[in-house]
Formats: sequence, C-alpha cells, structure tokens
Amino acid sequence: MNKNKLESTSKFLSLILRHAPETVNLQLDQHGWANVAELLEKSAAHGKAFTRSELEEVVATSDKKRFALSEDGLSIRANQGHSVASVDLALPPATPPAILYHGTASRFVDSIKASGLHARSRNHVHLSLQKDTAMNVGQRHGKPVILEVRAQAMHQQGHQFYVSENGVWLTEAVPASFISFPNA
Ligand code: HQG
Repeated sequence: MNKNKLESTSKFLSLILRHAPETVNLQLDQHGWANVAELLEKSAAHGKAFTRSELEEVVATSDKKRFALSEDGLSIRANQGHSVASVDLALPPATPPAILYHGTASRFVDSIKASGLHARSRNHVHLSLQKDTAMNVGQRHGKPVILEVRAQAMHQQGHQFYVSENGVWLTEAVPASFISFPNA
C-alpha cells in the first residue's frame, strides 16, 4: 500500500476500533476485539475497502503499534486510546516507574492545575515513559507543555496503573497534587 492509503486506513481503523464501531455497524466485544472478516466486509460496504494483507500491513507498520491481531488472527483491536465506554482492555495492573510524562497544550494548564488530569473523552489518561513522546502528543493540541506525573507515589497511594501492549501507561485520573508543572 502507498503511504497515503496506509495512513488513511490506520485513521479509519482508529475511528472504528477506538471510538465509533457503529459507523460501519460493527460491534466490539467487551475487551475491544472485532472480528476481522466482519471488519473487512463492513468497511468495504462503507466504501473503505482493504484486504486482509493490507490490514496486516497497517498493523505491522503502525509507528505506535496502535493495533493488535489476536493469536489466531481472527480478531483485531486497538491497543489503547478508546472512548467506547463498554470496552475494558482487561490489562493487568502494573507498577509504574517513579515518573511518567504527559504532553498537553499550554492553554489547558490552568485547568489541569485546578482539577488534575482527566480522561475526558477517552477511557484513561495517557502517560508515557519518554519525554519526547509526551512532546509529540502535546503538539497535537497546540503549544506543547510536558507535565511530570509522580506515578510511583500515586501507585503507592492506591491508584491503579496499566500499560498497554504498545507501551502507553494508562490510569483513570491524575490529581493535581501528583503533577509537576514547568516553571512552577
Ligand atoms: C487534556 C494519541 C483541561 C489533556 C497519543 C489532553 C496518546 C485537560 C486532552 C493518545 C484536563 C485530551 C491520547 C483538564 C486533561 N483540563 N484539559 N482538567 N485533563 N486535559 O487526545 O493524551 O496517535 O483525549 O492534557 O499518542 O492527548 O491517536 O488525550 O491534552 O497516547 O494513536 O485533554 O492519543 O495516540 O486529549 O492523547 P486526548 P492525549 P494516537
């Protein structure tokens, strides 16, 4: 597939597998899995045709490893980023490192100082091990700001953390008291 088709198929899959499976009349199971044959058929009926091998190419080349095929190859899901409320990825709780990073935009900082980080439309707050990943995420929203989250301290106080198959750290919400703001 050329780069454009790879990207547009990846975006379409993010839409269907994270946010709006009903767009093509597809159902995700409770852990977010979709049946591949059904996905191909329903996407084609929606005017977004791609083949099984093209799907495999998207999965293999996704820069962030956004999608996973099941071991038997019959199902696919997004590794993180969901807003579909009924999806529970059933990830095992994990012990985070001392610090995780969150990239946001400068215009959100006052509100985050006041009420901490919320998942907003998604099911979790997304955190990363690497500052530069957080920088890229923040840039999507505007002038980027990197927040440091004292993840280990949060965990010690009973907050649950999970790590997705593609290495994104997830938690329900981050109280402002665990966040270090730049120049603060
Ligand atoms: C902000 C991408 C005001 C939060 C990335 C963020 C990620 C608040 C925005 C994944 C707030 C939500 C997720 C508060 C949080 N007041 N703003 N109290 N609490 N926010 O897109 O983390 O490329 O839902 O800082 O790599 O930016 O799509 O979350 O700016 O892993 O695969 O509200 O999406 O992955 O934005 O990004 P998002 P995110 P993909």
